[in-house]
Amino acid sequence: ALDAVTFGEAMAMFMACEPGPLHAVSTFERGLAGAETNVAVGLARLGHRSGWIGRVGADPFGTYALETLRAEGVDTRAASVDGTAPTGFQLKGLALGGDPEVRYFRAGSAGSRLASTEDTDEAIASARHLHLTGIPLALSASTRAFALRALEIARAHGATVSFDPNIRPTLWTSEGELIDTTNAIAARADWVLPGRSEGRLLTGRDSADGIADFYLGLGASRVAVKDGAAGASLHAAGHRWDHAGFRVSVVDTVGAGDGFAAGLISAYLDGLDDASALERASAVGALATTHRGDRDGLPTREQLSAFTAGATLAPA
Ligand code: KDG
Repeated sequence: ALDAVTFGEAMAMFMACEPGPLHAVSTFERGLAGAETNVAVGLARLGHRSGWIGRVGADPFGTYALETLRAEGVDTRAASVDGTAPTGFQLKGLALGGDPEVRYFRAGSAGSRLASTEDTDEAIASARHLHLTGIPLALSASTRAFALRALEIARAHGATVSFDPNIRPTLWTSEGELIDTTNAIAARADWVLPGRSEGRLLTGRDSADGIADFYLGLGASRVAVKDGAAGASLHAAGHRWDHAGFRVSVVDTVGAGDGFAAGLISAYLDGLDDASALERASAVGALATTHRGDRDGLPTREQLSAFTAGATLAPA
């Protein structure tokens, strides 16, 4: 049995080793990308039995992705290898403390051909918690159907469900479709975790309270609104908890939301209260930004305790 399971596309990622536009960069360092792989690794490092489901190509990037996840202690038994389509990859610019330039090479990838099997159904049914993101909703009809089925299985087994919209506008053909599809899935999740600016786009509301009310109204029991360096808030009907955010030296913001999700899920799996869950989520999210790769900053339990014991909150 798994504590938590997630699914999505794993990609190789080539991170620029020098500044400048991607076409001018000559040296890259390889890493692993995929929002859901980050969450699965974050949970495994915190000691949870975490599973990742996805499809990779029969190629060096696919082998690298599966080997990396296994080495991190993530259960990949329900992941599969596609004999025809390749593993996708992405190029990432050198961020220099902000949001980097990202370019995908993933159209027609093995990851976009993920489909339900007995193994994937079983893995999902065995988990206490299902985490989904909006990325598989955008990749293909097949990954979108997978998401719907995963939700149904989790619901039928009484698992909790978290949803990070993680919107990737370049993967959608129209903004209207992005908004409608994303919100339809959010309406079926227990915990919805939008970033502030994606929350604005998805709900048409500006404030964290407004965004949270929208999703609480659709049926979520918790909504966490992430506002980057300005911290995050957690909302339930009639309740709001705030966290100012931890002060860290930011290298690359990509992966912060995934760290936040891993921290929140971990805390609720451990039975922590809401304020402590928000604190753990904020800590893991902050730590994720302190390294270039998506996963490099994700803490073990010991690293997390050491960090929260010595950390400073961002000034109000
Ligand atoms: O959340 C981090 C992701 O953006 C990154 O790893 C790549 O999954 C990815 C995507 O589809 O953008």
